[in-house]
Amino acid sequence: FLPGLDLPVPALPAGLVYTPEFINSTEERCLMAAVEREKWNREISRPRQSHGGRHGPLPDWLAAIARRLADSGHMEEVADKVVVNGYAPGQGIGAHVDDTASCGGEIAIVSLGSLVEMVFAEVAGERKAAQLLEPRSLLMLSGAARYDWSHAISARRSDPVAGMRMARQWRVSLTFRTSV
Ligand code: AKG
Repeated sequence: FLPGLDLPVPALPAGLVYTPEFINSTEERCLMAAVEREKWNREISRPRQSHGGRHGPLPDWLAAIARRLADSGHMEEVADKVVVNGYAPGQGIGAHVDDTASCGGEIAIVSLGSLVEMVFAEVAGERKAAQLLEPRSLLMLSGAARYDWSHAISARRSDPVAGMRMARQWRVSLTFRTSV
């Protein structure tokens, strides 16, 4: 139950595994710098970079994290493609289930730069849940969390944290997937 309130905390979807501090702050700075050296696709509503898959092999700085995700047992296979999403404060991403035709059953999201709340909604039901994604954290989605729940980030400038509002800053997410 939420402290001070008689409201049950909504259960997170099965298959969602959250790991704070998956990378350290030096690695975070190096990854942010590597992202800034790459070209952003700005023809879409939010800046994005695509690596691996049909674009060729992953660059070394992403291949190292893909390898660590497998070596640490978070992913069964080594991810071969990564989408880098950039979010200015106020930007979000609409509710979606990741493409099942082109991506495998495990999705790994590494967050850099800013905290954000990710919201989950059951596709064939009414349940909703939320998970704060802290900078340097890892979010794994598989099973029900991957296929039966959508995920989204609301387009707003702050998020609720411990009864307060935390202003967003520039956030970068690295989403690791496997080709099917
Ligand atoms: C996607 O690229 O499909 C995402 O859901 C990214 C989520 C994030 O930025 O944390």
